[in-house]
Amino acid sequence: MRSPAPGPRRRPAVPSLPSLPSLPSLPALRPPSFTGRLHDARTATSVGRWLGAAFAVCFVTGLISHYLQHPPGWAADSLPSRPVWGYRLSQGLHIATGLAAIVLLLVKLWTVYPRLFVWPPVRGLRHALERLSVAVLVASAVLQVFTGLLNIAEWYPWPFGFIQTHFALAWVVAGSLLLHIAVKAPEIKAHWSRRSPGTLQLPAGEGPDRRSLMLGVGAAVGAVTLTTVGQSFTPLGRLDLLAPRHPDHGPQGLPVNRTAAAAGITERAVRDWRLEVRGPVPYSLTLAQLRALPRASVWLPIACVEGWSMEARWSGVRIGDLLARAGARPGAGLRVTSLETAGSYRVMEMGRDYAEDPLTLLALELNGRTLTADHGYPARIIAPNRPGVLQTKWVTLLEVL
Ligand SMILES: Nc1nc2c(c(=O)[nH]1)N[C@H]1C(S)=C(S)[C@@H](COP(=O)(O)O)O[C@H]1N2
Ligand SMILES: [Mo]
Repeated sequence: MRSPAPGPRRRPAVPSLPSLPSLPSLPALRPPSFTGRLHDARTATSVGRWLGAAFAVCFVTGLISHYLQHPPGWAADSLPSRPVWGYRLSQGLHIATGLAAIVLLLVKLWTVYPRLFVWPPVRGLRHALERLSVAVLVASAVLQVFTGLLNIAEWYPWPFGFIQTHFALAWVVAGSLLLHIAVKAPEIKAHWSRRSPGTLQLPAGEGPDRRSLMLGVGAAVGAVTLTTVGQSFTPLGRLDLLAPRHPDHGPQGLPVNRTAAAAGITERAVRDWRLEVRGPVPYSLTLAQLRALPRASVWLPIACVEGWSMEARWSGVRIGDLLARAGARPGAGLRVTSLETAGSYRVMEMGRDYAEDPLTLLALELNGRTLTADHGYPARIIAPNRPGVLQTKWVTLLEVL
């Protein structure tokens, strides 16, 4: 332990006054000092490299997910419907790297937190700006990963819209991270590898603490990944202990996010159901008529933005056939409307590539059985390489665009 610093000197007590009990001397106020390699630049760089890689993958896959769901007008028709597993892989990576980033971010913050106490706190304008950019980076990154985590648990304890906020924050994190990397470039370079010139070279046998930390970090990231990645990577499905969804827990072997009850789908609405198709040659079909049309059967995954995904066998009528029957010209897009009376996923549009893809169906069956109410009975969309939110259930209206 460090001995307390000497307090200010007291003058000898004046004899005529009653003497006061003397106060214990206080240690001088000064910031804590940190030694040890777990808080040094080399450790910060080691953890930072992994965190940076996780954030980079998470950011790119996040953009893919966002633009597949909300394509700018000019791009809506050029989104590709292949590979069929594209969105599944991309969103699986988004959630896996996001979860890994939580562990890495906490370790990184612990490694660098002594810098909160640098003295003097501000050494000039440049230093002040640098500290401000780090504050923005830390605040936005922490908020980003935790709102993402709560979203996959479908818990929204905040007044703002998740999607817009998560998207906007992603740019703040990316921008402040690039700035941080630029500012720290010389230090990062000096500490990039164990043999870098800036890294303190220790005699063999004296450096196990950093290695232990990195092993611990690896083990923690590995544990988080192994116990959650099974929600989309089904060969590891049996290890999926911590993810909110299990890929094959649900009716017909598939999870359900929004149930028919939650969507307000009444028995009456389903009993009077008809499929209406609007286009140059509009028509409408009863369920029996729809069932009598030529069927196709496809093996496609449903991949929820929240990370779970699962393959299934879907059977129904090709969207391309239904549109052709309505007199749609090649290259037409499609708007789909659900029986659902409210909800963000009631109306969905799909571009040309999806509408024309022979794998895109108005599905009537799932895994060999008529769709259950929760999976979209009487009819739902299933299309390749698309986010789950766009696989509209309880479809009642198709409009040629
Ligand atoms: N009409 C409608 N369709 C919908 C939804 C919805 O809320 N309303 N949820 C979507 C979401 S978020 C997903 S992941 C898939 C899940 O399909 P499943 O419940 O059949 O597994 O349905 C999609 N279809
Ligand atoms: Mo979803």
